[in-house]
Amino acid sequence: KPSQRHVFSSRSYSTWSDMAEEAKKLAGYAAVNNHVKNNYVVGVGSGSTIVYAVDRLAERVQQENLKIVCVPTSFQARQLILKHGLPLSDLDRHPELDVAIDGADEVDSSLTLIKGGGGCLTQEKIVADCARHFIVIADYRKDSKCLGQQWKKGIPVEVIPMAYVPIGRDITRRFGGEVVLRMGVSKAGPVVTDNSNFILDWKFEKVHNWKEVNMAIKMIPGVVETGLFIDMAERVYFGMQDGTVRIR
Ligand code: ABF
Repeated sequence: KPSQRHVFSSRSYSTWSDMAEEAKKLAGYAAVNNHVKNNYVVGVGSGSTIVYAVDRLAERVQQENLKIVCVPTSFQARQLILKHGLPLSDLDRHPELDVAIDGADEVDSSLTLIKGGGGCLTQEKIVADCARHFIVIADYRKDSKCLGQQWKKGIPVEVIPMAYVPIGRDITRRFGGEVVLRMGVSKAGPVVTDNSNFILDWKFEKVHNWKEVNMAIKMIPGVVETGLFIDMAERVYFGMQDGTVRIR
């Protein structure tokens, strides 16, 4: 069982973003140290925190001659695996994973997650579900009592493009709030996921029974997946501002 607290360093940071980056690194390194073993099939998440976890994976492969196989959750994850020269696989060859490690946008006190800020929620959920252990890594800004306290962009829902308007209307009619079609950086068109779908961001107004809401949204025709990850995370590693890692 991993210990509850790891002190890595007491550093001074020049900016807030340096501190957040260091916190991501602490979380990524600690999770890889504690949860990856020889001959493991490892699910590799997406986002910026996972970059540090993959750095550490590559380091351990080099230093300890660790044998692992990696299954990506996105095009970005695939590129990261290839960049580090790690063995790349997929769910056809490895439908059962030993562990999946991934970031999150927000984590509440019962380890319910909002994911999908990067648009990769569907493949992330599939890979996490195929893993015996699903470990989340995040910096201190993601830690919250209840969803919506920290992450203000809403719950991402991946949808079939031709259905985005009726799905958005259905969600707001039943659960309130506002639904926004996620646009690309240039605003010239919608974000298109790795699965050629669109993303709706549901900006909810109140705390819901997330299990019920998740099931209801998933039942709407055209919904591919939601960014609500319920009863999936086994442990969450938070990199903290003081150079420690808090494990929940
Ligand atoms: C993925 O990357 C997503 O599900 C989540 O949206 C995001 C977290 O990104 P970061 O590590 O950059 O905060 O894990």
